[in-house]
Amino acid sequence: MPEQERPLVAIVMGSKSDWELMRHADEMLTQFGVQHECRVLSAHRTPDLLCDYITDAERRGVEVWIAAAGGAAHLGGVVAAHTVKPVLGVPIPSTSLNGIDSLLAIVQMPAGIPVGTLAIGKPGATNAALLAVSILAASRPPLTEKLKQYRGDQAKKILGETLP
Ligand code: RP5
Repeated sequence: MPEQERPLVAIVMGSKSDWELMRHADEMLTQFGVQHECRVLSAHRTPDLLCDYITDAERRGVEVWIAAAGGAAHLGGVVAAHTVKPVLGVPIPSTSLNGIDSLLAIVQMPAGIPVGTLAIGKPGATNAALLAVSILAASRPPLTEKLKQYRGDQAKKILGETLP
């Protein structure tokens, strides 16, 4: 399958209720022109379907995983258990503990099965996508140029800001 047609990144989330935050990862990958796909799959509610999807997505070319979950957030760990590709975890603030529970669940992986854990919520969703782009950019120079442009645009925006 040509690279333009195959998904390079898969974003999985434990519930549709996570989408309101995870759409920021989706939008960032779209902005960088990175082919990707988004799925709701749960480590707890759809364990077998999740395993099938991991196998299928990698067969179709997925190179980086983004896994978002809230509460007893095991999704990233389960994905990491089934792949040696990089897995980036996004803690979702979906319970009364405001994402602290999700953060600790995702970040405290046992040595040997890593999940690169991002910030809680929107910053984590955004940065997971940017980190996925950085990982892919290691072998794709045009993505490196786009990342430099993105950083430059951020700097210009700050320089253009005025205080009242
Ligand atoms: C987790 O449980 C999901 O990732 C979500 O953040 C949380 C609550 O899910 P819903 O009850 O809203 O479906 O598995």
